[in-house]
Formats: sequence, structure tokens, C-alpha cells
Amino acid sequence: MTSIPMTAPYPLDHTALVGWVQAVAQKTQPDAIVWCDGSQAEADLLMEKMQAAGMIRRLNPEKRPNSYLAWSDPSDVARVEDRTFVCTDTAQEAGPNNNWVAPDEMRATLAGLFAGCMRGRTMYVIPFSMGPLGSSISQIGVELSDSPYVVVNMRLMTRMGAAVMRQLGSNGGYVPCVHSVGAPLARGQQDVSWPCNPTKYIVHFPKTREIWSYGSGYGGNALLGKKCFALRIASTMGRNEAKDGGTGWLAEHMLILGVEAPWGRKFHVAAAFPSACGKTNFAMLIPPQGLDESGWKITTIGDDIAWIKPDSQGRLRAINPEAGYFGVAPGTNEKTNKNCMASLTQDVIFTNVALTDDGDVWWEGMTPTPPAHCLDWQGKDWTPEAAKAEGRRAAHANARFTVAATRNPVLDPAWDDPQGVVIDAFIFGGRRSTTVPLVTEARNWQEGVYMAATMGSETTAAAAGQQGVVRRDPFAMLPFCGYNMAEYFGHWLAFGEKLLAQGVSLPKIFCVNWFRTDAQGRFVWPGFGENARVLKWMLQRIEGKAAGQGHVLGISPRYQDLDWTGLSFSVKDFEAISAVDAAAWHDEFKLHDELFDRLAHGLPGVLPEIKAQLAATLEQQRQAA
Ligand code: SAT
Ligand code: MN
Repeated sequence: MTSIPMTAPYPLDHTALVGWVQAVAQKTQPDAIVWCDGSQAEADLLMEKMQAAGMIRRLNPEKRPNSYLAWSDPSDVARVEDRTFVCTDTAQEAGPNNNWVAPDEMRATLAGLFAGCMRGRTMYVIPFSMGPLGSSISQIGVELSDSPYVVVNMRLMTRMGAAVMRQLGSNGGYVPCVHSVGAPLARGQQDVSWPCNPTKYIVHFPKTREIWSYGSGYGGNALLGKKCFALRIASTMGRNEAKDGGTGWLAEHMLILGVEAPWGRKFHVAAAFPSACGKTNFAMLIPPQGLDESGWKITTIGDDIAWIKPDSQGRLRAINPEAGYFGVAPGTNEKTNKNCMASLTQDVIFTNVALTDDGDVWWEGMTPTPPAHCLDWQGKDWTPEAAKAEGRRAAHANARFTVAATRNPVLDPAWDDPQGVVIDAFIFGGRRSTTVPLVTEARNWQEGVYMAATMGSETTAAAAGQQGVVRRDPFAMLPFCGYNMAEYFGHWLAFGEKLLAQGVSLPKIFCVNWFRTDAQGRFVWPGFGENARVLKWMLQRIEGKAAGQGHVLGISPRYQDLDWTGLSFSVKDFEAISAVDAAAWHDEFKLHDELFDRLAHGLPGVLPEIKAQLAATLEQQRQAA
């Protein structure tokens, strides 16, 4: 056994952790092992190294202080869902929503892939906390990665470094995460600017809570605290605690918003949308001028993931397990998300956006007029004329920014509170050009779970694959639920039932759709800040202060129930985005049936029952009409 040089900026008291790190190093054979402390100095040093290697470039410090740009390999630009695996003992536990391979078989495959895969590179040890350090809702992970880009991103996205090591002490528990770009270097071999491997595996072993990721350096494939841990592994942890007799907890693909109403009450809402459906915009929403001049104050707690646990009184407490935002750049501008633009003025890592001639960044939609010339995300000359002719984008559609939450000007003061915030409402939304109304309130918890379970959305660029086709995306969790989705529905139902039995009043559940289009394919609803009008109605409903109208699916506002101050939006347009079209819903229910057929094993009986009731009511109305 050769010993691999190892440097650590703190004492290594955790024998089991050190043993695991060394065992992985023996397998992967890096040139050196570096334990990360999360300091600015460490990040600066890595940035310098990456600049020298051509992996990252420093942006003009006068335009964008302390900010960097990375361009990935064109084959490595999004999450790879078809290469993502959940290796439970049986295929049934993983469910039809996950790719499954037997654990032994997968371990054999990984053993082959990881053998010597870090040769010529440094292995970084990245201790990180998902959630505020010391919170009873938080969890610790340690990622081993041969990518310095991963280190600097994890530093922004999580609480990372020496403080986490102190928290771990000599025997604290952690989720082991191993990541390699899968591109070992022979002695003297020149590195490429974005090492990766055409073979990719993103693998989860829920039983041992392990994550192994091979071949990609991009986003959720490589920053293992995010979708892999905070959603796939954590969802399993929360469900298992319920299996063991407790209430359990929820790990959800949700943003968390603080809303201070003009009448003084502070609300907290958690909202689930599929990737790249405007979540970051909603998390930093600015209410339109005119809507209650007396003031709404909307603040961000999280923009992507929520961990939710009942407190001693059964109230649902939520934390944001992350500490930064990995958001979609294209489409973001002063109008669509001013707060986001203000978050991006310094200390940012951009990936796959364009580089302007003055050393700044640009992406489609950032400014009304594109720059006359820039380098696109692959480093090629780009001009608006050539772009038009070739249909070539300056920034990749899934180009991202990574920035610490603390750069957000509307960060909620409680964003880092170890207690979490009490959730008043859940919102579920998909991207649907037809069928689904602007907003519907569920009549009760079970119907809310039904609405969330049957949610559909048109696919976006966040995942590799065809875009714009409707797929069912239950709870916006389809690619992120670490176990059988049918059981996940059961967990949500049982979770609510247990709390109701304790006399807890549960958050209301709403379903929204900002994306309905007219015959020309244009969005009818203005969206963005105007979504605050819908939010206002929802919060007033919680307080019993707004009227609505019952229909087949639940309760929705009539035109006069929304506050239209400062916006001219016609009754006709409102009808167009609120209508529950009987024929469309007749077809939609068929798709719900198909979903339930796919998830038949372990599906809670109450869901098809609700479907049957809703469909029967719809049919009665159709006959009557
Ligand atoms: O690449 S990520 O999974 O982190 C981004 C997303 O899809 O939301
Ligand atoms: Mn997401």
C-alpha cells in the first residue's frame, strides 16, 4: 500500500472518517489528498489553479468583482436522469420512478470505474452541512471529489469546511459522497479544460446512505449535497423515520418564502415547481407597484429545497438545507428578477454563459439588446446576426450561476435559523400551456396530495432530453424521490393524518399554473411580480378573508376576488386562464389513470378514489351542460 500525501488544516480526530477517506484514495489513486477548510484563501488558491489550467476565467473585476466563468464540455451540461440510479435491495423499493440496479451488481460496476480514476489529480475532502450547523433538522455529508470546481461550488452552496469538522467531532455521523470526473491523467498528460467522461453514473445506495457519482462535473450530477443528498437520500431518511413509528419528515423540491402582509402577519409558504419553472423568480418575488402601497415584504429562505419536520406542537418547521443558489441564468434580467440580478454583482461562479468583450457575462434575455459581439459558451465568436442565421445561442439554455444566499438583498432574517420557520401553505405548480387553472385551493389535505401527485409539466432544459413535452411530475419530485413514488404519496397522506389526529391545523395546499397560453402560443398571465396577486389571495384564504368559488377540482378565485390594483387584465383573459374545460379535464383524468397504473404497486387506495369522485362530478356537469 503506497501512502498518498495528505494535508489537513485541522486535527483529524474522526478515525472512521479518516479510514474511509484513505480507503477511497487507495481505490481511486489520487496524487494527493487535501482536506478543505472552506476559507476564502483556500477558494482563492483553487481559483488560481483552475485559471492556470484553463478551467475557469476571472471576469473583469471592475464589472464583476471576484467572479468567474466556467465553460463545460458540450456533452456535460445538465442532470442526466437516465444515468441516475437508486440501488435498493429490490426494484420495488426504488419504484418505477427510479432506474434500479441490484446493489451488488452496481458495486461491481463502480469498483471497475473508480479503480485508479483519480490518477494525476488531487482528491479534495469536502465536509459540508445541509442546513444550519447544529440544527436538529440538519444533516452532515462529506464529499470526496477530484474536481476543484466542485469544491468552490460546494463552498457557496453549503456550509462547508472546518466548522463542519468541529461539529462532526470524533465520531459524528455523515453521508459519504464520492465524486470523480472520471478522467485520470497519465504522468505528463495535458489536462483538458473540462474533464469528464462519456460514461456517467449517478448512484445512490439508500440503505447505507451512500452516493457515488462518476463522469460528470456539472450541477446536480457533481454537487452531491443538492439533489442526490438533500432530495434522494433525505427523502428516504424522512420516510424511514415514519416507518420506524414516528411521524417522519419531508425532503421536498420546494422554495421557501417569507411574506409579511400589510396587515402585519408574517407568513411562510413552501412551493414546489419542476426545475427551471421560475422557482428562483418566485423565491425573490417583488410585488407589483400599486398592490397595497402599505407594503408587502417578501423574503427568501430557500430557492430549491426544503426539509420539513413537525415541532413539539406538530407545526411544520422548514429549513433550507442549502446555503446558496444554483440558478438558471437565461431569462434573468432587471425586469424578471431584479433581486436576483442584484445577487449577481460580485462573488459569483457562472457556468456556460457567454463572455463579453469587456470581460463580463451575458445570456439570452439579460439585456434587451444583445452585445454586438461576444464569445459563446463554447468559446466561439458570437454575433446577433450569426446567431439568427444559425440559431446558435450565446449561453446554454441550462447555463447557471452559483452564488451564496448572503448575496441576496431580500434574504429572510430567519433563513439560517436552526429552528426553521412555520409553514402556512404549500403551493404546487407545473408548466402547462393548457388545462390547469391559474390557482386552485384543495378542499382538504387528501385532495391536496391528489393535486400534487397528479401534477404535470412541460419539460425544460434542466435535464438532458426532449423539451416541451408534458410529463407527470408528482410533487415536482419525479427525478428526485429516492424511493417508490407510490409509497411517497402514502408518506404524505399518513404524515397529514397523524398530525390531524393530534389536532394540528395543517397548511393549506394550492395548485398554480402561470403558463397558460393563447391560440398564438403567447403566455396570457404576465407572471413574475404579478404572481403576488395570486399569493395575496392564497394568504387571505388562510385567514378566511377572501372569497372563492367551488368547482370540480377545488376552490378558485372569481375575477373580483383578486386584487387588480395597477394591472389591467381583462375578465376575458382571466376566464381563459381560469377555465376548467370539461373536455380537457376528461382527457387529463385519463392521464392521471395512466400515472396511477404505472405506480399501481403500493398506491394508496384513496388516490384513485378521489379521481373517481372528481371524474364523476365532472361527468355530471358535462351532462347537465
Ligand atoms: O443541476 S441541478 O440539479 O442542480 C439543477 C436543477 O435541475 O434544478
Ligand atoms: Mn431544482
